[in-house]
Amino acid sequence: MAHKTDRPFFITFEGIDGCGKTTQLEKAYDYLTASGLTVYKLREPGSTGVAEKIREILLGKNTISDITELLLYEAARADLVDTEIKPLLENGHILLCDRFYDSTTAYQGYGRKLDIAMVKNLHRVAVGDLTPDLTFLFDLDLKTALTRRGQNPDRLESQPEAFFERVRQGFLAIARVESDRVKVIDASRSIEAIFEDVKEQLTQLLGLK
Ligand code: Z5A
Repeated sequence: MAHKTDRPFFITFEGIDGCGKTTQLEKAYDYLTASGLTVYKLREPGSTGVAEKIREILLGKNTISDITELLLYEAARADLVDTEIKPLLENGHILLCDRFYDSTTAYQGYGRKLDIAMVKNLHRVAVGDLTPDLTFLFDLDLKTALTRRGQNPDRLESQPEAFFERVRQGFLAIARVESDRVKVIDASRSIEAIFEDVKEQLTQLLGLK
């Protein structure tokens, strides 16, 4: 029978496009579910009616200023936190989220070169004091990531390589500052080898052994 852990857990999956984070989230979901736990999957931007509409605007072929883009990601996040994440955590559940505010720091802060302190202040407006218990950062060189991406680039995927290099370095900078929370995983290996590292972190955090 599915059951809960003795406290809620909020776990996020981060990295540049094509790093394999969604693949690893799905494997983590299957592994935890098979362990008898009730687990919820979420994605950003998205996972609520309002946030999915914002996602369409953000990833569609629209002309959007950098500040508008930042505010739209934070608006989608505020809606997701209020309507899904907080209630689920209050009920003691385990949540796996495909991207969260580290993506905004990396893409809008480092990638778009917006002021990092201002970006981080907006995270707090959107989510209050909520912080993930654990964040996986799937680190991958841009060349390999490009070979894994789909054929039809969305609005952000059409950015030049230098943008994604800044985003990658931005993620790594976050991990250096918050090394207790953010675990850097070498995503250049096979799906199974990467998942061994993910599984080890999960079993440790959730006390599954
Ligand atoms: N964005 C932002 O700018 N600011 C924000 O605050 C937020 C997001 C939240 C949407 O993100 C866009 O929004 C994203 C960042 C921006 N755009 N850009 N550019 P998204 O998460 O929805 O989309 P995505 O980043 O493009 O992720 P994705 O499509 O879900 O890809 P992924 O998670 O990195 O990879 P994957 O789907 O797991 O794998 C991709 C392919 O590689 C697939 O065929 C796999 O089978 C294969 N794969 C996976 N792992 C491996 C390994 N280890 N070896 C070989 N092949 C592999």
